[in-house]
Amino acid sequence: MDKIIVALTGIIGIIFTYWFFLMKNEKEVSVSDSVDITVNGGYSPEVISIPKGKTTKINFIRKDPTDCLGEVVLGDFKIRKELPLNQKVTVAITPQKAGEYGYTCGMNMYHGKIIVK
Ligand SMILES: [Cu+2]
Repeated sequence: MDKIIVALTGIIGIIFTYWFFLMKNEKEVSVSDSVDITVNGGYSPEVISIPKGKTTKINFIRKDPTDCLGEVVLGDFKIRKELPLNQKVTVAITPQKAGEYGYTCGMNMYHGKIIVK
């Protein structure tokens, strides 16, 4: 009986993990003008969509003291910014091409995505 419970718990855990990550990936916040992204153990919202050919301001607000998140890198836009704790750092981008652009922390450990439509 114990073994069954352990096995079931394991299976439920696996299903939940998959579901959690799938749901997380699907979540996309659509932005016009500006958006606040909270940096705390990752980026929230993690995936945003913005319009092509328009300037969008992305405000990073870092609440996480981990050094790892002290920088944000938008490689496709050639932007690397320091994020002091509890300060709003604004990055303005004007993408001219539709597509998906990733952004990461300074060490490429945390990831977020900007979808240009
Ligand atoms: Cu990092």
